[in-house]
Amino acid sequence: SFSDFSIARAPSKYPPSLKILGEHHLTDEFTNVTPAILSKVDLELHTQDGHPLSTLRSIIESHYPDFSHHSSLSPIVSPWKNFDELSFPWDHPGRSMTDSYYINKSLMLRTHTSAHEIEVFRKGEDKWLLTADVYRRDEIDASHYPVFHQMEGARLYSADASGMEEVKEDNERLSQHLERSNIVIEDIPHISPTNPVQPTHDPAHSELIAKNLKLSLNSLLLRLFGSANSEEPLRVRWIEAYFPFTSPSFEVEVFFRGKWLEILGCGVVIDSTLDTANVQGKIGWAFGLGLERIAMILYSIPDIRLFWSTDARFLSQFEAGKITTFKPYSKYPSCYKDVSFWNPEGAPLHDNDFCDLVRDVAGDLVEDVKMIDSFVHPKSNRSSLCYRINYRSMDRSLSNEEINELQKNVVSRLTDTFGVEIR
Ligand code: FA5
Ligand code: MG
Repeated sequence: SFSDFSIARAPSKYPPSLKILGEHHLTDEFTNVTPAILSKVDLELHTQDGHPLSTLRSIIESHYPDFSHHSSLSPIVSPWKNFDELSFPWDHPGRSMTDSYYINKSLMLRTHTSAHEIEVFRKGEDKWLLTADVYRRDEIDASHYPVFHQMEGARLYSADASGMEEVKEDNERLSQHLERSNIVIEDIPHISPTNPVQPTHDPAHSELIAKNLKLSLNSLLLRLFGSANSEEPLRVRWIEAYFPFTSPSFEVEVFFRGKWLEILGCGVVIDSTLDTANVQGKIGWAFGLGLERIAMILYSIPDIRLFWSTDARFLSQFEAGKITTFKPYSKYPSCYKDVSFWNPEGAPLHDNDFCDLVRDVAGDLVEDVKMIDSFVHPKSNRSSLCYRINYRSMDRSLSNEEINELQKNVVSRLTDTFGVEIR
């Protein structure tokens, strides 16, 4: 039972073990998963028929008809699998307890679908898609939620003349399709001094693969966004990026309703990933895209919390296989509360600790959290923080009593768990 434990940095508040997806796991000084987070691990929105995330997954799957599909891998992975095996350096910030959810020292909730690349490549699969829930400690607002969904895709070719012929043919076919379409692409070189070819790759092969990746994703984006604003051309922008497990690497942005929106990261898979997976003589690409980011745009869903709603006014608006415009039901009033406190010396509270605490107390009744003030007292040297919590339900009006009760719980958790002194 989770009812009697509190959150991160207070290991003594955790029971000796946690039951997650039917298995018991020991807690330790790394444990920082919260009940609010654990309540999401078995929901798998991306496989719920008719849910917008599931429809988006199946549309993307149908765009890659000869790829295999994976969508039910457990979110519990080792940090080794999430990071080390993919060549993340030991001091990468994503590893820290402030950024990721740990069950204990040796198990965590995956932070990205790339955590499964090696196991899928190891099965000998050359063309595959994988959809999953991923977990990151983060801020709270309309576009950030600590659980979201990613889709990973990968394609390998033989790194020989016949493989490269296949890439060229595929590139030819995709280029012709894109040339006939209403799409404007801001491209960058496939490889460059700052976005280099891998030392083990023939530069000509790497160029062909990077080109194949770009064509393949441009064609997907055209499928997803092209029809929605058919008068204007679809604008897609390729940007140099860095990931420890691809080189060259890219990020892709789409211009939609007046804004550039980051959709995905991708690149040419590094050789050591394929080596670890026991794959020899192949070269290929991988991408990872955020499903909520895309779904919010396509369906006009204004708040990321809505994906988790079980309200019929939300769910009944969607039909499996179809992208339709969401009509928001009335917006209920919001109410904000501030809390100011002295941050404990030696063990300062991280922004994400505060957000997790609020999420744990108020669940989806919190719309956003902002730090509105911070200062250091000139004499005592103590630092003070002030956060503003904006409460709003998506389904109903909240009473003053209810909000006061939530705020009271936030304050008592702050003092009990983090030992802060309220000002
Ligand atoms: C990754 O997670 C890499 N694993 C992507 C990748 C895969 C690169 C394969 C190379 C090869 P990143 O952290 O940028 O990268 O996230 C990828 C996408 O997930 C983003 O472009 C965005 O669409 C989505 N995303 C990231 N953070 C959030 C968030 N907090 N909320 C919603 N969507 C997010
Ligand atoms: Mg990114």
